[in-house]
Amino acid sequence: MAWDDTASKIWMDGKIIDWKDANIHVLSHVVHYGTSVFEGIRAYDTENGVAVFRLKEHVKRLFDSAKIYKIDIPYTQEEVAEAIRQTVRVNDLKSCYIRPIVFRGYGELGVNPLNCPVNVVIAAWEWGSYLGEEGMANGVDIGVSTWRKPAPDTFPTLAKCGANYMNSQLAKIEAIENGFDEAIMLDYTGYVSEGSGENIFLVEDGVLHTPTIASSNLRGITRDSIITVAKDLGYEVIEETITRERLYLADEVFFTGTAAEVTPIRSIDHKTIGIGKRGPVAEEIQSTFFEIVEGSKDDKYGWLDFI
Ligand code: PPE
Repeated sequence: MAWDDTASKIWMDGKIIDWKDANIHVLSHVVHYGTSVFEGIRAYDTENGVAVFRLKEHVKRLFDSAKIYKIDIPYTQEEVAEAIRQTVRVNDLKSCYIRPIVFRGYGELGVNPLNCPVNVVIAAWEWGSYLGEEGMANGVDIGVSTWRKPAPDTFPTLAKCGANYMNSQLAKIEAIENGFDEAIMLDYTGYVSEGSGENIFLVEDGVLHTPTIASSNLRGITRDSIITVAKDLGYEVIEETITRERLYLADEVFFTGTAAEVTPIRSIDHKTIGIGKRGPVAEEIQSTFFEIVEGSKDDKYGWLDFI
């Protein structure tokens, strides 16, 4: 994602400021040690106005991530939720991507973060399909990374922490250099974990399978939404440990995530998956997902938060 949004506004520590003024000092703790937790959220332009998808759950996860790293966010969850709505409103955005980030700022250096201030920033911009429009319709090509996800007693992956993405970057760089659109990573024991920024689902004989959250992955909010929607559509969904070769043999494989939404996968490690393009289950789940987020289907789960 590259942008030219210099006319936009950013919410920074309680104030709406110009995009160009949203700066921090180079000696901020976060710059040196990756001391941040963040969220990725989407808002959609529905028939009834702009709605943020599962805002409450994203804000809750932001606070959960902060709790793990002893970062005290100086606002309530509702205050942060309102600041997020406000950021979308002041920028007059319709469908957009929202990035709240909480980090340790300028105070002192040294690994101990506890004496550094906590800053909160919210930005929003238009962001189309994460892995391309083409990929949404026809599927993307991915490769299993030689880099593993961290063991549970190293980097806690339920925290959406900036530093975790150094690990994701290793996998993403390798994938790009190998000509793939995205990487899939295994966990520290060798079971399937997730993509560099997405959760993963397999379809085997009409049943959905996804790694449990003990496979060093993020507890994705889209993952949860897709489990709910799929069960409602009549699918069985099994959360379990998944071996690598099942990826190759599955009828369909797809990614889920806020940025990636529902992205079908057509090949893994140069092996064709199923029919080699978006399969019928991915298509049904993808279209149902878009009907819900875009408000053309009744919001029976209460997932839309109008700004
Ligand atoms: N795993 C990882 C590692 C991850 O980063 C994401 C979101 C997910 C799973 C899916 O989680 P959820 O969005 O709650 O369904 N990745 C975010 C960041 C992407 C980026 O490139 O930056 C996102 O999708 O917003």
